[in-house]
Amino acid sequence: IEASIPSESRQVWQKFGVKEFGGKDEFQQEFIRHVETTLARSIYNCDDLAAYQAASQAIRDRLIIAWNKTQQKHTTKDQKRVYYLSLEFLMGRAMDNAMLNAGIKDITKAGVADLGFKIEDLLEQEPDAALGNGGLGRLAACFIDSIASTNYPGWGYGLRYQYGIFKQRIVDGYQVESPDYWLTFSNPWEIPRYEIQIDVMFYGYTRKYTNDDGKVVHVWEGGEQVQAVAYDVPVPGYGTETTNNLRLWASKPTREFDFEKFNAGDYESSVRESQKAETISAVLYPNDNFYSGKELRLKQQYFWVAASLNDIIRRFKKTHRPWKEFPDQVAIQLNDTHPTLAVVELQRILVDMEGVEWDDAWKIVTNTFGYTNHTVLPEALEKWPVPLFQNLLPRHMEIIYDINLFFLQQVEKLFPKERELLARVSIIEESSPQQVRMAYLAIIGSHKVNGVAELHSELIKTTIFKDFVTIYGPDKFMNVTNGITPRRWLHQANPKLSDLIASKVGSYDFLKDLNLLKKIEPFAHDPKFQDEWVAIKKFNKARLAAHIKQYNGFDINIDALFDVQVKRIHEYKRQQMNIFGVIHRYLSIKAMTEKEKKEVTPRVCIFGGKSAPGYYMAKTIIKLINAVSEVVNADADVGDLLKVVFIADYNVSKAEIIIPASDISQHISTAGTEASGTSNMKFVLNGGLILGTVDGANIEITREVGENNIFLFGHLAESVEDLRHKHRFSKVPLDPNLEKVFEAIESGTFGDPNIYNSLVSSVTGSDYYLVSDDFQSYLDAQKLVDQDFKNKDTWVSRSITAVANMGFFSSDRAIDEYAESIWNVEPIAVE
Ligand code: OX2
Repeated sequence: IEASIPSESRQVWQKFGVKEFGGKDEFQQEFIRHVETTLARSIYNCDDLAAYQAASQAIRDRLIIAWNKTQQKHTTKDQKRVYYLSLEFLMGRAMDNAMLNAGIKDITKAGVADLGFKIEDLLEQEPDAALGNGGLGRLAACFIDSIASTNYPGWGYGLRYQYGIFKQRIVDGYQVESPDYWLTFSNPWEIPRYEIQIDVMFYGYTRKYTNDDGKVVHVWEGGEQVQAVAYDVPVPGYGTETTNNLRLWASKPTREFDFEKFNAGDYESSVRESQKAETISAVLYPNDNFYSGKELRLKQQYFWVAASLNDIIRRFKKTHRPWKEFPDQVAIQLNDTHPTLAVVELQRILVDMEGVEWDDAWKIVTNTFGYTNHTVLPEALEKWPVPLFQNLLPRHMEIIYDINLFFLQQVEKLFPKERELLARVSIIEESSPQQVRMAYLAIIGSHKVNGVAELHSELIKTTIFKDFVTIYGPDKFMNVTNGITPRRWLHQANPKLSDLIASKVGSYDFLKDLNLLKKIEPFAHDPKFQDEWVAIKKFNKARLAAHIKQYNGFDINIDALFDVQVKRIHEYKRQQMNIFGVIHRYLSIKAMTEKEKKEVTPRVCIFGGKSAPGYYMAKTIIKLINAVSEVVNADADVGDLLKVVFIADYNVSKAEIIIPASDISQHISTAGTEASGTSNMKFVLNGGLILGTVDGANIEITREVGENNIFLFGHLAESVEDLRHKHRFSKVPLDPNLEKVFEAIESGTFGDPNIYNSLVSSVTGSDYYLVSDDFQSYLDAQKLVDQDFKNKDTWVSRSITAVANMGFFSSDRAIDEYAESIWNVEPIAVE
């Protein structure tokens, strides 16, 4: 690499090159220096917040040193890199993760203790970086942790939202949203790169002309221009120097100023116009698994894609390679269809700006991209209205028409006269208005398409993308089962369990090679190991109980079975079935004699999750859970046998407390609807068992841990279509137990029954999510859970055995699979 410093000056640089702090003393020195200079505070006014900021500045310095080394190494090695494009990165907090990955937690803990602080209090000061909705965004966060931890040269690209996912409060049982302005106290984990500014255009018009060589040249004159400014977030790998980069873009006004308005004396409105630019990256759309066709969202997508590609191409151009080698240097993974415009943008840059022939350009494009699909739910598939698209991105629309034309010609050749096939696979849906089908564009523009669990990857091949399997053959479609990072989801969230496992494995190597968990299996029946295992679960349950006491204001019995369902609230995830089950349990207990009650396994039913602000049915489910909670918890007949808790504002930090405390967690989506799920993996890794449907990654978890160590129930995906058909064309009788539940709701047991009308009639009507069909099977499985929980010895050995067999679900394994079969990138060691 060319250095910007002349060779005669480099000696001075080398003499004073910064070093990472080593021991506790050096950390403390750095800490105090940051308190007194960076924060301009002192011994007289250093509170927990200031201490958190100073400590994180010291740690940040370390990360930046490692980051610099890594980037230099990657640049000199000049190997292929991967870029993970995701509109969501649900990172959570950074400080604990940074300390653990860098192996400096003990030093900092002791260091701040001497200075008068508790590390736990400092960690609590950090707001979550909640730049995502749920599983899709958290997967991206686990993936970039794994890419760094396994030494792959890879960057994440996303948006730097000023407002992350909204904060949820429960008022009178209802969800109330408030904005999450997470940047109030500045963010020590980002490095603003004000010098990296990229212009992005919107609107305007296109024209074409023939140049002197007789070539047709397309020109896009934009109508609006904004600037993308880079913010870099270092991503430290675990137990390695490799520190990768997550580059997040913020929109800023360009320095161009509307002088016409200015001169006309309308200074204020000209300032206002330019300020509007900042709204592009201001807020995360709060929908999970749901498409809402807002223009600003499409603007976000193009803004982010254009800035990222510009950046990637600038880096590529520095190597002076010919364009055809671009896919040998660059792999880009599309996290769902949100970044699909990148396909069109790269084609546009190559053809319009760089003069590459269309066919050559298209080869480069398709060899560069891979597309991950995360859902088969029709309401989540992106389709942009052509008029909206055309207006915002006129040149891109033309290019899409051309991509579509060439694609359909190719199909026509392969399958002559199959006109219906052509209509079915066209990127343009012939509705009114016409729509751009983004998933089809992503498939056509990529060399590999993958689903996120085995069942899901099969389903996309046989349902929504069936025709494309016919066209391209089956090899283009593959599976990469999701994974989770054991660093955050075991070591950080459950340090005691991690320590206990390390004592048997002989080291913490399992955090890098999760298959080593196998080594604890021989201890599944070892009484001493079991006791320690149980004590840790109890400790984690007490930690959660303290949280519930603080935020919900009541006590729960930590010897009760903790039954947890935490995830976004969605009809397909069926929290309604869970709460109907709770009501059934409540009614059963109410009908019991004192003697019968003695046989009941005490339970605490814990719920958590956000509803999209505009999702009426999901909000009604939240209201019902809270109404049931209020009635049940106050009922003296029930006492400790049943408690219902709704934990407000479920987020990554809360997950770290909730997940290690569960005995049973519920993953009960209608079969075929949950593409994978990833919290299922987190719960089992923390010693909880699953009550679940035969859906998503539950199936592979069963295969790995053994079917005796999971509670499965319900209809299979293959029966779902028939069952729905039956509901549509005949009157299917309601499950009798469910009927009693509905009677209780309708009689006002949980307040005004009218509130729940639509929820109840969604089941008594077409029951699209098959709640009634699965209800008896669900109750049977719950009964088994109650019985089995009483047998403490078997329960704990099942828990240990399950954990021992979770190696497959490390996101390191998932990343290796992507690297090997989609990206073709190799790891690079950084000394
Ligand atoms: C989620 C899926 O619903 C979930 O099943 C999966 O585990 C996760 O993505 C990660 O793959 N939005 N969120 C998802 O899909 C979409 C679309």
